[in-house]
Amino acid sequence: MNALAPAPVAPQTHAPADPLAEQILDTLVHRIGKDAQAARPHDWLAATILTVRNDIIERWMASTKAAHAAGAKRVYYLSLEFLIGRLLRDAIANLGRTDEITRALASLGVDLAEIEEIEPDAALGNGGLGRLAACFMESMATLELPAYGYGIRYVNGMFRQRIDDGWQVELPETWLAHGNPWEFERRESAYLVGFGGEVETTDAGRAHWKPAEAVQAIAVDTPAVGWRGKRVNTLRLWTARALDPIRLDAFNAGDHERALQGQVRAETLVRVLYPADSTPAGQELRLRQEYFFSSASIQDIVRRHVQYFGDVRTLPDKAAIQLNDTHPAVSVAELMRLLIDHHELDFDEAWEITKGTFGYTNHTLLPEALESWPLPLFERMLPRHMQLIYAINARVLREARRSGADDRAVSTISLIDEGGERRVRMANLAFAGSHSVNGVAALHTDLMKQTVFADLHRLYPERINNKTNGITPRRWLQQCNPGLCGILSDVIGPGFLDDAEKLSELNAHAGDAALQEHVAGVKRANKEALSSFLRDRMKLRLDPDALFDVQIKRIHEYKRQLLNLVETVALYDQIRSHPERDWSPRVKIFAGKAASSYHNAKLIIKLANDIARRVNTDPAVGELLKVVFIPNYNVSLAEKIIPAADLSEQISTAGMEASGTGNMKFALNGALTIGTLDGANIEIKDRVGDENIVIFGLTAEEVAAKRANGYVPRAMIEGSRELAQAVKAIATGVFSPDDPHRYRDLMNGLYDHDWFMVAADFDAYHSAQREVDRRWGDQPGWRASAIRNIANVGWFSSDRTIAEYARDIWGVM
Ligand code: NBG
Repeated sequence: MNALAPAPVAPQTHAPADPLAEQILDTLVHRIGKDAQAARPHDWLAATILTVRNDIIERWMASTKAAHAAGAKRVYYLSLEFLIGRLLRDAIANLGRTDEITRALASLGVDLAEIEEIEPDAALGNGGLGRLAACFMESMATLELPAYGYGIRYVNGMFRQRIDDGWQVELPETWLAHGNPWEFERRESAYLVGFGGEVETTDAGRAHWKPAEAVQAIAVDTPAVGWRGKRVNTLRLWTARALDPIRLDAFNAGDHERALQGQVRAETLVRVLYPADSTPAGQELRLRQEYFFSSASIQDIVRRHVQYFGDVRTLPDKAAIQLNDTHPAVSVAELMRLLIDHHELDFDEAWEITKGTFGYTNHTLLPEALESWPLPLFERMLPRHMQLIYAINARVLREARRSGADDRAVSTISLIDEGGERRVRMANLAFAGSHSVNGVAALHTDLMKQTVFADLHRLYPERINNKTNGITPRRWLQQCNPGLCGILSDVIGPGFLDDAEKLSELNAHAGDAALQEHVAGVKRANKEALSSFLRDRMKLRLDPDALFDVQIKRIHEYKRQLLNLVETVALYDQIRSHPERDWSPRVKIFAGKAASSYHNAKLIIKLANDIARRVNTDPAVGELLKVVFIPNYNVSLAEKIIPAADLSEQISTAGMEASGTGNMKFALNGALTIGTLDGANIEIKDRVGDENIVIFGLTAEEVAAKRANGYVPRAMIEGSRELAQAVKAIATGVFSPDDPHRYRDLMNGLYDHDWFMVAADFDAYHSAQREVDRRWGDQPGWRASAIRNIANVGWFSSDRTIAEYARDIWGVM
């Protein structure tokens, strides 16, 4: 043998029998550059992903070709957030390859569950809006719609939350630290995105925008696999690069920092989701991000259309662009700019094409979340878009006047807010530029018509429609709760994963004692699994037989974690005063992130932790009550917590939660809801039936009336002994002896204004919780209710939601 010949690849200890194991090992060696002995879990993860990716890529290319050959209309979902979480389990489950891959890895001595657990969460979102976009991507592929998601590839995404001494600390999320084997950078799909500068008029009388600055947007694609792998769509996220990555003249002159400034400025664009906008620089960065991703996406869409279909005027027949909230609303002006300035259409024709192409989804009525930009900032950054917005506004206001709108209506319809500092209203721009404007639950849509969009609705009465949110049953049942899924399959067959409404066949079996036993057994196992996870992670012991009462979501005053905490304090007090009563043990679980600049939300996290410390160490309550705040809430954590929940807390002030989607996930996993008549809770109640849900509190109408008629929370607090005592205990430092005044202002807020009606709903909530105790005491009754929840929430599948968008808004089904 030639002594110089390369040594054979590392000797194998595992001799894989099956070809898939062979492939994974081959990938490990040739793509990762490690052998089986040297490989660390991350290497196995990457090798597994790269191996299954081959299968996905083939389907992906076939999907693209099929859409092209059919000349199909495409759907474009523009969203600043895609909270996709981990992808491996999702991809292989949807390909139906989980068992095969489990076996192959096992033959190599690798545990699939273990490597799944180290995949980082792609935390490119904040909460419900971003997770909805992720569920929609999966359902669009499942329904075989040719669709693209467009967003930003944030290097650090949403922050990672650490809890230090009970306080939230924000740390950068480094989800890309080990590279990302799912993504493909497409250097050929790069676009220039300009900022600033001025608008000139050409000899031909056309506007010509000369930006002062430009960055390059580069596409990074991730495949989105539909159920049964029928179709694979593209999630296209933009990253940014400077045109001149290094200024060599400056560099050689010794000014190294200045030489790299352009690149730093470009990278700043794609660093984090929702940079704090409390400073002018922060505001400017956000608007830059929004325009950056909107412009790149619209350029890409128009380029693809012209390439495939030749004529830009047929755009509405071949492209449906959905604006996920107002963050991409500037796309309306961007498309107008391309049509008028580049494709030389006249304004009227461009406007019809634009309206025909866009749809806008509103996700909140909270005034602080309805985006508007200071006019001087907008004008400086996007001078040509500002001109176009004025022109659009003139047209809309003309139509308003013609339809008989008075001055007040005209001023609310206007795209420019003239009260105080002039601002550009993004929601009005999105509304005016779309043929469809939808809310995300029935109540929310009604409130859109009655409140923020009342005048626009009168002007364009055909536009507003409802599309109640949904969740994908693959991730939120099959993958997160395989035990339950298996039982359901045994009883009604596996068809519910294709058509979730088939779950209703379970109704016939809700009273079946054996089924109840099985479902309860899985719930118990899931609670044990969560308990053991929390034991490892938080050094905490929980009793899996206790009622697991869960509130996990963003921390916000309207979501009323505070109501839950104050009630927890009242319960604590009662248990201590009456230890002899027949209390059923409860574990109160909280998780969620607070916006970094939201003082009260951060204080509420600290309060949860302060209450936990006191309650959990009080021998007087023992196992009867435990309080847990789990740090760093994200999709993967939700996948562990939801299957283990008995009670789902959906207790927002009525009229304020647009829909909620966590509410749907819990019910699908057999938790009962305690909730207000808000968002999609109302529709859940209508489907599961009053006897299988615990509803309490003021209605949206009553909340509005109370606010209008002068609500006096002090009187409410003084009128309720439990509430008064709990508020007093918190205010006087019972839970914060190290800083007795910590919660004084927070509690004074309840006395003085209580905008979110914690006091007004407290007694109703407190009795609803006792009703929960009663129902929990009747275990057969509780179990039957859990089954009826599972059976009747199939309608909340995102397949149903997407089918409605496809039919009513996009015209693709
Ligand atoms: C959120 C609402 C939720 C809703 C999701 C998805 C925003 C702006 N809105 O109630 O608060 O479920 O959107 O529609 O994040």
